[in-house]
Amino acid sequence: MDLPVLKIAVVGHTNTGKTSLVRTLTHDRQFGEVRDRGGTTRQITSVLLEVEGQALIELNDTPGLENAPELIEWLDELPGERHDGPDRIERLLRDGQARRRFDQECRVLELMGEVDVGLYVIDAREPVLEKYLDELAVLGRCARPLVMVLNFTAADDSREDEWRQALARLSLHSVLAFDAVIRDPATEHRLFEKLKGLLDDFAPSLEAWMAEREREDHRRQRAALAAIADLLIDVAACRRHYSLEIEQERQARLEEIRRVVRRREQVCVDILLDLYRFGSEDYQDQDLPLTDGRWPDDLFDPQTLAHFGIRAGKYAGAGAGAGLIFDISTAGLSLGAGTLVGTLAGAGAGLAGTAGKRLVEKMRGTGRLGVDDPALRLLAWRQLCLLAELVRRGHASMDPLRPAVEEAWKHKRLPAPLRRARHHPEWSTLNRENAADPGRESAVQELVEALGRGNEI
Ligand SMILES: Nc1nc2c(ncn2[C@@H]2O[C@H](COP(=O)(O)OP(=O)(O)OP(=O)(O)O)[C@@H](O)[C@H]2O)c(=O)[nH]1
Ligand SMILES: [Mg+2]
Repeated sequence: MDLPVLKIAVVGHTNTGKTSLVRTLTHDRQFGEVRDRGGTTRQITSVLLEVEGQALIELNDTPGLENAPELIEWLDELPGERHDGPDRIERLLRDGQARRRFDQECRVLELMGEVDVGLYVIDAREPVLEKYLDELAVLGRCARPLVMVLNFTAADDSREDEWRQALARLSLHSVLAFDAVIRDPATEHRLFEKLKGLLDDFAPSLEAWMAEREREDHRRQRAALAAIADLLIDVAACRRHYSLEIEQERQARLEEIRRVVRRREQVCVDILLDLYRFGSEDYQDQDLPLTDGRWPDDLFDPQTLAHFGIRAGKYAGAGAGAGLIFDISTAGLSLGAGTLVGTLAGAGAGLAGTAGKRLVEKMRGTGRLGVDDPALRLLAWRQLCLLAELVRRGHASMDPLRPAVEEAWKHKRLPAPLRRARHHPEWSTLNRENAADPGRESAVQELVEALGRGNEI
């Protein structure tokens, strides 16, 4: 079905965040040029919002208005019917001299005649000055619906209330607070709903676009959960071997595990931030639980566990000084050396299973290190916290994380796919023996389900 394309002009005083708003609505961080000074955008630039090749919305970024006070005087001095705004605008656009004088404004006004609606972007930190009211008066003569977008409302010096009152006095009641650089699907949705209320003919196009945004949201959440599941499988299956004879080797392997796991966690954090389009420049004045895009507390510091309310594992004491690294070769084995030899001899060829392999390794003088359960819980829990925070921006009403999920990750047995991963060192990209295995893929999928269950994420 062919839907009509809704044409939108993003207009306003210079340096109010018009290009930033278009970037946010297109989800394209590269769109146009954004700078903290006036006159950055010099040309009208259009971009289409499409679903499966069908254009639904055309957004037009425009140069900022700079000379409205003189322009409104010029318009008011024209002879003839005072109340026919569009007529006066047409006469302005036909007047070569005036066009040169009000070049920037004329291009915007010409565009206004071609679009279905204008979004007037306001820097809400600014006082309600006469020059802005003049801009609104000029735009008002184009006979197009206008939606007021209050930008910078999150700033300490925002004058949102003042602006709302002033706009109401001008009978401009279609007002929306929308901080252009804070990605917030809920506000985005409200903006499209507002447009839908104003523009009946375009309701199907707007609905199709909102539905696409919802699908995108869902796909993104699944991708985020898959990134977390992938991390957890990698870490659960991570192993390092060392010679029981060389004490320094054990220490070196232990450090190595910590290093690779920390790095692996950062890869996951970067994927999550990227999925939610947080570039490093976005960290300022954002309240993510990160510092410069990283978790501030070290994963292997017991204090961090305590901070997240996770109990130390039952093996915490097994490898002295190992912290959250679990010494697989010694944990759970309390057999003396003599008994061990006897057991091995007795078991003979029938010695099988993981316990058997451990014994054999021990006899061969090899130890194995892995990452303990509490560290996995912490990894899972803090990645879920980050994801919830990223999602929350878009769904103001969502609970941060359901208590059931918190309970599951803090205290219950680890989900089956993670327990399975313990026996599959080949599943971990952190191990040398890493190999493609369909078992890993299904474990990741199963874990995605477990992570998302009851979570609305
Ligand atoms: N903190 C914050 N900064 C913003 C927001 N919107 C825009 N900015 C910043 O404000 C400055 C101007 O933004 P632009 O998007 O270039 O403004 P513009 O209206 O397109 O400017 P011109 O093209 O020059 O008229 C940039 O430094 C943006 O990063 C916002 O919602 N919050
Ligand atoms: Mg601009």
